[in-house]
Amino acid sequence: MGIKIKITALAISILVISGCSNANSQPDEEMDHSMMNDEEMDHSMMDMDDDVMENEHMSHDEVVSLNDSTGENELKIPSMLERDNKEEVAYTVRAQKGKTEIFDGIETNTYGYNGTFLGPMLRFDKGDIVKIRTINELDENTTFHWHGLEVAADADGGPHDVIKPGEEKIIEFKVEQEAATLWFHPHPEGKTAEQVYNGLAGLIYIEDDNSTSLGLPNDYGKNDIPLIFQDKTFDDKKQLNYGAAMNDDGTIGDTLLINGTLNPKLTVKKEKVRLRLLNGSNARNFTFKLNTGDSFIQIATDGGFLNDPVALKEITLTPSERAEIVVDFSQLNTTNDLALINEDGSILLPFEVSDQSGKISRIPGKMNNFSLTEEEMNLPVTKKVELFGMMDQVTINGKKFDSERIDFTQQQGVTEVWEIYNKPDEMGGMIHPFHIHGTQFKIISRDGKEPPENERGWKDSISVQPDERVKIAIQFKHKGVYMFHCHILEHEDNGMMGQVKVE
Ligand SMILES: [Cu+2]
Repeated sequence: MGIKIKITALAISILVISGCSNANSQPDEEMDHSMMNDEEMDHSMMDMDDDVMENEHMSHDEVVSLNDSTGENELKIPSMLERDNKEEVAYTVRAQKGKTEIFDGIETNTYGYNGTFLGPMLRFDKGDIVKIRTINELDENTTFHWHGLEVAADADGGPHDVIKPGEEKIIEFKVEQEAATLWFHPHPEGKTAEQVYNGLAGLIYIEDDNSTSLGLPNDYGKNDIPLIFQDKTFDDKKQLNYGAAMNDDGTIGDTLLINGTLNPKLTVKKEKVRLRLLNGSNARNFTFKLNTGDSFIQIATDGGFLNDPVALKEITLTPSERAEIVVDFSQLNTTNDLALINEDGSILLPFEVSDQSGKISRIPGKMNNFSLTEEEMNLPVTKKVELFGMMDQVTINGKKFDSERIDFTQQQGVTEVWEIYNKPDEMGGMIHPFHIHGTQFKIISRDGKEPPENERGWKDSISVQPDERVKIAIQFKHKGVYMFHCHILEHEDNGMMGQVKVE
C-alpha cells in the first residue's frame, strides 16, 4: 500500500509540473476544457491516461486503506456552542488557525471554528430565529456554508459570500425544517477542499417537538454521539500538508480521525446508543458495519427521520452524507472486541462496553410522516444534470463552474424533478456525491427503481454511481442563487459545480 501511495503521488506531481492539474493557475486552459464536446473530452481523458498514468493504471476503485484504530484515545465530543446571550438564539462562529495536539506531544497546524481544530456543535430548535455572527480570523478568504439548512441564498455561505480576513457578517434566519443532523464548512471558490482538510467543519443539530418526544437516545455525548469521519495524510512531521497530499480526484488519507481524534475508541453503557454519522472527508466513501456482523437500526437520513426504522448490516455514506443509526449495546451477543469497521475490515471505532446499564430509550415504529406523493412521482423531468470526468477534467453538463453563469432557474415553492446522470468514462467512471444547497429533496428513483428503504427520507446529498440515473423531487423555500455540485471537494474546487437561481 505504501508503494501505491508513492506512485500515485508521483503521478500527481507530474500532473502539477505539466501544468494541467492546477486549476487555479490555468484559468484559460480550464475555459478551453469547458468548451469541449464529449468526443474531445473523451480524447483528452485518454491523453491524460497515456501521459500521466503510465506508472500505474489508476483505477477509480483502488483506494489506500485506513490504518486500524488502536483505540488508545477516548473519542472527543465537540462542545455544544453556548449562545451569546440568554435573550436570543445568537451564536458567534470564528474561523481560526491554530495548533492542535493530534499526536502525543506534537503540534499540528490546523484550522478550526472557535478553536484550533474542527468546530463546536450548534443546536437549533425548529421555530428559532437564529442569528449567527461569522468572523473570519484566517489570513485568507473563507465563507460559512450551512450544509443542509433551508435558508435564503444570502445566508447560505456559498462562494459568492466571501468574508475577507478580519471581516465579519451576521446572518439571521428562521429554522423551518424538521429535526436533523446538519453541518457547516467553508465554501470559498477553489479553496473549499484545503480549508475543510485543514479542519474547518462543525455540526448542527436541529431538534423539534417530534425528535424530543420520540424517546430516542438524546443525551448528547453519552448516548447521542456525533461522529465526524475524516481521513488525512500526515507528513513526517505530523503536519497536514495539503499541497503534498492533494489529489485532483479527491484527497484520500491513510489516517482516520473521528471528531479530530486519532486512534479513537468510544466507551458506552449497555444501552441503545445513537450514532450521528457524518462523512466529513474530502473524498473517501465509507461503508460502516459492526465487526460482529450484527445489525443496527438507521433512524434518520441527511435531513430528518425516516418514517420507520430500517435494520441494516451496513451503510455506505459518500462525502457530506449523514445517517443516524442506533446500536443496542444491551442486546449484542458479545461486548468484547466490538468495533465499527469499514467495508475492507479496517477498524474505525472500537467500542468499550461498560458493565453499567444505561438509560431506557426506545426506537418507535413510526418516527415521521415523510411522503413522496403520486403527483411528485409523475412530474416530468425539467432539469438534467450530467456529471462527468475525473481529476481536473470534471464537468456538469459539459461545463465548469462560472460564478457569472446561472445554469438553471426555478420558481420558489414549486416542485421540479431533476435527473442526475453520472456519465461513465473509459475507465468506468467513479461515484460522484451530488449535493444541492439550501434545501432538502426526495429521491424518486434510482435507475427507474424505488430508492432503498433507508433513502426514503429527506436528502441533501446523494451518491450517484457510474451510469446511474437518479430522479429527485426538489423544491426551494427561499430565493436566491444556490450551488449544486459534486461533494468530492477537489472536484468541486475543479469546477464540478453549477448554479440554480430561485426566483
Ligand atoms: Cu465528483
